[in-house]
Amino acid sequence: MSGAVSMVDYKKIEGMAGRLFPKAPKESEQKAYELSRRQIDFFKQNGYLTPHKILSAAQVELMREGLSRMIEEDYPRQRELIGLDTKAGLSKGQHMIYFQGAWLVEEAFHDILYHPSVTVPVSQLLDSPRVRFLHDQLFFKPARHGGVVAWHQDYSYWTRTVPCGHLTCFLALDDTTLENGCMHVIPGSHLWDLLPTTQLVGGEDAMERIKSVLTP
Ligand SMILES: O=C(O)CCC(=O)C(=O)O
Repeated sequence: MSGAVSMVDYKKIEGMAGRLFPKAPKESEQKAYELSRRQIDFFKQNGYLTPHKILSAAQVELMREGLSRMIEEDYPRQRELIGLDTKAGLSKGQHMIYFQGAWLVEEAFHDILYHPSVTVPVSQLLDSPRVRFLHDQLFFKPARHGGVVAWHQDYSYWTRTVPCGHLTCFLALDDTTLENGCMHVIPGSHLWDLLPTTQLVGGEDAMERIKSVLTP
């Protein structure tokens, strides 16, 4: 197992527990993390914003170590992870590992919620001086396992605020390229009507299913 497993109850810790990420409590310190007007306008028009570098190479490495611990079959805090299929596993033919709650068990996944590189842009994009975290989710899709998350409109699944006042921060811990199967987005689809949900994973037709609920 890579690195030591901490048994700290991170949900009880408000603010960063460690020193992996910088703090920026003062408004003047937050300026360095702000998006430009152009980036904000792009997001409003297109519904996404990329690329946006959040982590240094060393920080990525530490998060990858945390990820490696969590996906070990004997990870001591496995029972705290939400939605993990403990009976499956990549070695048993599962296509990907999915769970929520990494922030509860791994310091870096907890502390990133307070990283000004995340909180400052999110509060700009949501036009809100304060932002609240709803949940995390982790998709682990190693090469040659064929794990697919089908086309979907995120808001159809997370209708937590109406009108929409929340967003998803997608953080890649691997390089993501067209070749290795990066995230794809449809610019402007956040302005479409709410789509009925179609099954997200599994099945040969996964990537085609969305067509059953789209207009021409
Ligand atoms: O990484 C994926 O395959 C899916 C991610 C996703 O659906 C999301 O971030 O909303």
